Amino acid sequence: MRPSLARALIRPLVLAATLTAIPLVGAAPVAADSVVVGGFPIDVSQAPWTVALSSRDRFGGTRAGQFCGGVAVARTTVITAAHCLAEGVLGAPPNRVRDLKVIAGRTHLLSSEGQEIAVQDARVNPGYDSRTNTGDFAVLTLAKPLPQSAVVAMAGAGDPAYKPGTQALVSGWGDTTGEGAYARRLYAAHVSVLPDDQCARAYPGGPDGTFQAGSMLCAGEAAGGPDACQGDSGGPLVAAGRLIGLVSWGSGCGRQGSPGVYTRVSEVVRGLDAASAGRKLPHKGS
Ligand code: 4AZ
Repeated sequence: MRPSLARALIRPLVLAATLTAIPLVGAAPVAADSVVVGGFPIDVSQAPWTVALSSRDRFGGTRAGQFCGGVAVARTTVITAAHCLAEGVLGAPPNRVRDLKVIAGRTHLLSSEGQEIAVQDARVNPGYDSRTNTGDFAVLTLAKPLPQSAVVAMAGAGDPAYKPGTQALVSGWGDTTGEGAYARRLYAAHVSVLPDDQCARAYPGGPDGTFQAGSMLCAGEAAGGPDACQGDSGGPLVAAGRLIGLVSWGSGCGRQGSPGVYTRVSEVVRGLDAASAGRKLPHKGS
């Protein structure tokens, strides 16, 4: 098992796109069979807020251009991870990626189920720090509205869904093995919200990153197993019917003692409130 996988995985699908013959060199084995890792296949109707971010120009068509997850939080608003929109991932600032789309209502990436909607505007949290992973969120405005039934509520600060021990569901089309086996259909896994002190002990600082309770939460199981993995980034962690996390980072996938780390959605709510109060989030790269 290699100790510092997370950094290497921050731009995973760029590797997949540009080095297709070399899938995720050095990826560590995982304990469990499979999710997102350690998960199970679901139909998108079971987590209809889960969307795929796509650019076929950048990532090719074999998986409909999917490179990250996202979450519908209003009919024309999708949130995702800031690191998904990094120039190193997209090859350009997100507002310059002509075919940047959200795929919604689709279980199998290569089916024609659901819809593909153009991203009209992409804004990266100006407080995002790519070195520490803090503030790892971005806001996409869609060119057309999604059905209201696809929208999930965001859990604000103090929501009981953040309580340790809460059962949550993470969903996405990411790696199901930790070895670069990107899914063509949607998977999900059950994970428990872990106490902040346990997350801080797992990630005290160093090459994998530092856990910061103010802007992150972590989730997993004591024995490892179910977890998000690369390609799931930006996707939802939902508990008690509310969105509590966005897949952000971690050390490998499904490893005992290395829980998945998520952007704390109450921080996203704060960011959106600041933006609507007139403090506009600047365009990435402007
Ligand atoms: C990634 O690099 C990534 N096991 C996402 C989630 C996790 C690790 C890495 C959590 O996108």
